[in-house]
Order: sequence, then structure tokens, then C-alpha cells
Amino acid sequence: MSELSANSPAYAMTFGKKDYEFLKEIGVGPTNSGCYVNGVWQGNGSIVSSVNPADNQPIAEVVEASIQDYEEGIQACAQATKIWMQIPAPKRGEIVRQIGDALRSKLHQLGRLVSLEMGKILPEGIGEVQEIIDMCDFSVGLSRQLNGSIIPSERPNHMMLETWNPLGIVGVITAFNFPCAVLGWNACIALVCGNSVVWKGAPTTPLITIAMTKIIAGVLEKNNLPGAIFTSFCGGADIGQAIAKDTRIPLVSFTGSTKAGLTVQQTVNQRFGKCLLEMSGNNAIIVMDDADIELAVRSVLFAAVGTAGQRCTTCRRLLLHESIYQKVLERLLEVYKQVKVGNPLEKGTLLGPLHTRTSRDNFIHGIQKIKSQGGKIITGGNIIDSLGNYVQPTIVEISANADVVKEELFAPVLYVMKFLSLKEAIEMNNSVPQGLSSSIFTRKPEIIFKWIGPMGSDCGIVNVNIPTNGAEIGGAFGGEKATGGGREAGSDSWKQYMRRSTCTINYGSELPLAQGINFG
Ligand code: UN1
Repeated sequence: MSELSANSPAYAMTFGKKDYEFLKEIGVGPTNSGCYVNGVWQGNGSIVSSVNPADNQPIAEVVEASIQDYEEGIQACAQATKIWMQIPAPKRGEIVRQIGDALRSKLHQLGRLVSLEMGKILPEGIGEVQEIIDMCDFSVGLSRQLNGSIIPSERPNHMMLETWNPLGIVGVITAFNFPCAVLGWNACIALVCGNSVVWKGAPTTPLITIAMTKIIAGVLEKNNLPGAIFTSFCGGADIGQAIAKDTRIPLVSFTGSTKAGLTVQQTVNQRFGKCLLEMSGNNAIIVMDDADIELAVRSVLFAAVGTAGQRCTTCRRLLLHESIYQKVLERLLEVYKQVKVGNPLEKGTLLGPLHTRTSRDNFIHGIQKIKSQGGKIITGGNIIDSLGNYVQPTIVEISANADVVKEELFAPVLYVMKFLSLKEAIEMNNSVPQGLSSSIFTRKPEIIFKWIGPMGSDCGIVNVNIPTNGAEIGGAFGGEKATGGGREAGSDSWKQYMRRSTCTINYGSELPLAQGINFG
């Protein structure tokens, strides 16, 4: 065992804690129906166990959706959509405001469940629920600002305007790593825009899907609205495929791997549906020679080790100017040694387990591949012997050209590389297939503006002096290239959840044609 041993006092863990009492307060029991269909809880598919990543013990059982459950749910949802889209947008905003309040009252219980079931540390679990509350607040304001525009017409007595109408049903497929925040980004906006939502949560986080749905269902019920406005399914790839194929769903928002997302995109495109894709990232932090080193080191720690490296915004590549290379690396090694690995629910833990046994196996295979491609492990590189899926936070020195550097390994593994000039650093940043997030550490305005300009980072998120992860909801979130091109959450992302109607109105009695055409 290396210095990061499970037996070391720094890694004291409390496994097997069975304190699940709080789950009752958010509507989760030992056995649960996993589909909310037409306002009723049901489930006729497989029975699955939700497993605690900290000890691989089952937490509770869930009955997933069958294809029949899905069909029933979509039919009811299509009916409910007709009611929902006719409710004025600010009134829809009021419903989303109530959802935000309901989430506020259960913030700690829901955050605890995220931590328990996904494995991220409690402050991050609570932060994730806070992210949906923020999205509710944002969307309430937005519900009074779904503004169209008036465009000058070239024809006399004509008026041209753009109005925004709901799409209908929005399908939302989310991943295990943000099992509820990503639902929030999509659902809050989709709902105020007048769409119903069909949600399939990640197969390994069904309890969060159920608890979140119960909160939303409670608000719909209290307001005498059809439950089918929010239809939700626990289930696997068959339900995901059904959503992708379904012509009743004009927009499918997918979060997950590039591989799975490509299949979804191709299926949705086949039927001329729209896709909003938020897929793999391979995010770099660049540290220039003038950077505030302490700020950079703290940022790298959060970006590379936070959420056990399982964010799509996790920093996977650290590009260091050669003149500060050694200094930064030494400081990083110092802070990595202080990282407390342990039960994510326990105070002080910084690194929880990976989400599943498979994630841990992927880490093992990833490390083998790294070594076979010339990677030098500077720290970490091993799993930690325990009942859970714990691995060591890992730093690797490797060539930027190694194939493995182009891939997303969903674990706390950081590749460190050297550069000589800004130009070289930007080229390295842009040299991977993915294009989600990026950050540079510098104090020089000329570097900052080059970095955010046309010859700078090619990512959707282009930060300065902050980590690659932890984006606020106010900005549009998403990335380019193999990340999929989608933009979710803030800014004008809402436009993707609506259809634009360009209306030209003739209020005169003549028929002048555009481009001056005289047609008889
Ligand atoms: C994700 O990993 O899928 O910027 C989303 C962040 C979070 C969202 C991450 N707000 O890190």
C-alpha cells in the first residue's frame, strides 16, 4: 500500500451506517414504486436495489418502469400538456416558485439522500439541491420575461413579430453524478415555458428520482393540476430509448457519456426531434508563470478531487508553465496528502467513494492504461481496501500526446503537463475531442482577453482564476465538440425549450409581396 492507505488515521471511515430514518421525511421507504404515471405511483418492471457506494450495501428497493408503464405515462402526459401550455406563463412560474419552496423545506434531507445514494460529500449533496432551488428562482423571474420581438416589416401596413410557444413534452434523461440538479436545470425552465416533463433519472440513483418527483407531485396536487404534467420513470436504457424514439417528445435533453449521447442524438434526429446534449468533458486548468499559485492549487484541488472526479466539469488536465511546474506540483502533493477520504456523510470528508463497483473497476483499468502509455504516477494510483468504492486521489505525469489524455476517465485522476508559451497552452487545451470547461490562472489582462477571444479556449465554459467546475446557474451551461453543443440552465437557454413563431400580419387591404415581387 502506498501512503494513501485505508488504515491511515487520515482515512478513518465509518462504513455500514444504517441511519436511514430521514428517508421517511422525503417519501422514500424500504420498497418503492418507481414510476409516477398520470398522478399515480406504480411500477411493473424489474425490481432493483439502490446501493450505498460507501459500503455497497442495499439502501432500499425500487420497482422500475416497464414499457407499458412508459406508454401509459406518455399518453397521460400528452393530455396534461394541453392544459398546462394554456396556463399563463407567470402562473406557471408561481407553480415553480412553490416547487422551490417545497425543496427549501427539505433541503437537508434531500442533500443527505444525494450524498447517501450518489456518494458525493454532504456539502456537495446539499449544494446540488440548492442548485435546483436557484433554478426555481431563476425560472420564476423568467416566467415574466419570455419576450418575443417586433421586427420592422418592409411592406406597408404589415407588422412582423416573433412569439415563443411551448414545444409540448420535454424528455429529460439525467446521469448519476448530478442526479437531481440537472433535472432542475431542464425541468424548471421547461415548465415555465409551458412544457410537460418526462424524466428518466439514472438507473443507479432511483431514490433521488422518487424523492424529487414526490416534491413536484405534491405541489401539482395542492394546486389541483394533473400529476401527468411531471411524469417520471426509474429505469434503464430501454426507457431512455423509448424516449429517444418517441415522436410525441419534440425535445430530448440528455446528460451522460458521449457514446450514449451519440446514440440518443441519432435516434432523435431520425425522427426530426431536437436534442439538447450535455456529454463528456476533458477540462484543463492552465497555470501561467504570473499566476497566484495558492489560488490555483486550491482550485485544482476542488476541480480534480471534488465529487471524486465524477463531474463532467472535473479538471482532468493541469497545464503548468515550465517555470512554476515544480513549485505547483510540490504544493499540490502537499494538499493531496491532507485530503480526508471517508464516508461522504461525515463532517470533514473531502473525498467520498466512486459511485459504483464498475466505476472503481474503470479506475483500475484506467490506471493500467495510463501506465502502459508511459504515464508516471506521482501520487495515488491505487484503490483503497474497503467495502466501498474508494480510490486514491491520483496525479500522473504524462505526455499530452498519449491517447489516454484524450479520454474522459470518470475518477479523481489528474494529468499534469508542461508548456512554454500561452499559444502552446491554448493548443493543448483545445487538442482533445471534448469541449466543456477550461480555466486559466493569470493576472495579466492581455492573457485573459486572448483566452476568452476567438483564438482562445474552444470550450463552452471559459474561466479565469476559478476552477473548471462549480458553475453558477445564471450562465448557460454546456460545451462544444464531443460535449454535444447544448446549453442548459441560465442566460437564454430557455429558447431551446420553446418554438419560435415568426408572424407577419397584414392589417391593410393591399397585398404587397416581399422582395418587391409583382405576381400578376
Ligand atoms: C455535471 O457534472 O454534469 O459546474 C454538471 C458544475 C456543476 C454542474 C456539473 N454546477 O460543476
